[in-house]
This record gives sequence, structure tokens and C-alpha cells, in this order.
Amino acid sequence: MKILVLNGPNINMLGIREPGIYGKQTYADLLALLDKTAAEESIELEHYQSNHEGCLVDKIQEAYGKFDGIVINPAAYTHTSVAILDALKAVQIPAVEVHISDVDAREPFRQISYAGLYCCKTIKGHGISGYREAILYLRDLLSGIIGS
Ligand code: CA2
Repeated sequence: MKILVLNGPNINMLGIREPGIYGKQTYADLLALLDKTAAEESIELEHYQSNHEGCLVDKIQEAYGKFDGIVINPAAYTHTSVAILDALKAVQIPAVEVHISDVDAREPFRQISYAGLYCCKTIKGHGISGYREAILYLRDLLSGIIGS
């Protein structure tokens, strides 16, 4: 099973500012959690972070035929990017959306998610643990333990 984890703009800055919203854990901590989860579950996992919308679209397109599932936190592009939504629709790879913060409890503009219109599940407000939950959800979905 191959899972691609995509992160959008500023996720690489985690732990540096705004710990009250995003927690104290750093991007390095997130990558360690992803690698640990993948090793425990015998999942082949790749991760990618970009501050550029088109680079994220390119990665989604390149995943076609290579990955079984996508975990995506488009960050600020969640609320603006029809291009990321269209790329997810184009490749038709099962995807789970993750938000570290509880976007529903924040500004109204953060409650709109374009990528979420495609994703089969959204996990929000669970900190970086949400990524582990998303991987385990995709594991169950792709192995047929749960239905879509
Ligand atoms: O809660 C999330 O995971 C978000 O996707 C994070 C985005 C935000 O734009 C979304 O509305 C919700 C922000 C990414 C991280 O931004 C930082 C800002 C300051 C310091 C560190 C990270």
C-alpha cells in the first residue's frame, strides 16, 4: 500500500509561531510521526510540502498510477484552490483531508474547503495526530475493512 502525504504553505513552519493554534510540535516531529506510522503499518509512504499551488497540483498528477491513497493538508489553499480540487478529481485516488487546527472554530473563511469536496473524510482539530488517523483510515478503506 502506497500513501502520499501532501502539505501546503507554511506547514514547514509548525512549532515556530502560533503554538496556541497549531501546537508546539514541529514539521520534523510530523515527519517522524509519519515515518513511525508507516513503519508500524508496513505502508510505503512519501511526503511532500510546498508553498506553491502548482507544485502541489503537479504532485497530485504524478501520484496517478503510483499511489493508492493521499493524505492532504492544503493549508491556506484549502480555502481557495479549485486547481487542487480539480487535480484530486482528475486522478481519482482516495484522499483524506487533514487540518491540524479546528478550522470550524476559527474565521468563517476557514470553513470553506474546496479539496474537502473531493475527500472521503476530513480530520480537523486533532493536531499532528490527525495525520496518523488519516493514514489508518486509508489503510482500512484500501484493505476493504471499511466502505467508502
Ligand atoms: O489547521 C490547519 O492544518 C490549516 O490547514 C493550517 C493552515 C491554515 O491556513 C488553514 O486554515 C488551517 C496554516 C498552516 C500553518 O501556518 C503557520 C502559521 C504560523 C506559524 C506556523 C504555521
